[in-house]
Amino acid sequence: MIEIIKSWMRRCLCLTLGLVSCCFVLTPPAAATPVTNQQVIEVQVRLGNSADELKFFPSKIELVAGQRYELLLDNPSPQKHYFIAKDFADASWTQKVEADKLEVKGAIHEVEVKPEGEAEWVIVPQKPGTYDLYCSVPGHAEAGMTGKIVVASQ
Ligand SMILES: [Cu+2]
Repeated sequence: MIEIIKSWMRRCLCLTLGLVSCCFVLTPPAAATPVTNQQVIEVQVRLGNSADELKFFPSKIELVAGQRYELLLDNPSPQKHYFIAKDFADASWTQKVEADKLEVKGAIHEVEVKPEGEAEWVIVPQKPGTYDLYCSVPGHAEAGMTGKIVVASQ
């Protein structure tokens, strides 16, 4: 299994995923309604920009608990960035992350997006709250590459 993952990741030239605590098991939420039937709302989040500003665009992402979203993460900047929102990820149900020819199902806490790369993270926030978002590349959060994910109740 590990070898298969490694070979997928090698093939995925423009983007790799930080597979922290990735379990490859689809864990449905306790809710009775299967969320996979629910309409998906697309939310675009840019990691940096072509002028190489160290910011998320937008830096405040507003979501509603129980709604299924496709977070379209892209990186138009000349360097790699991470989308890290551990508490948000812990308080959400991840259906899948898709990138190039790779699809990962299960718990994911961070996604690395390489220059010109993009990923689609299909996620259902489960718990209202305000969660921190940051990029863990040394110096980036300090320079302002941070944000908030605000999850409102239904
Ligand atoms: Cu960064």
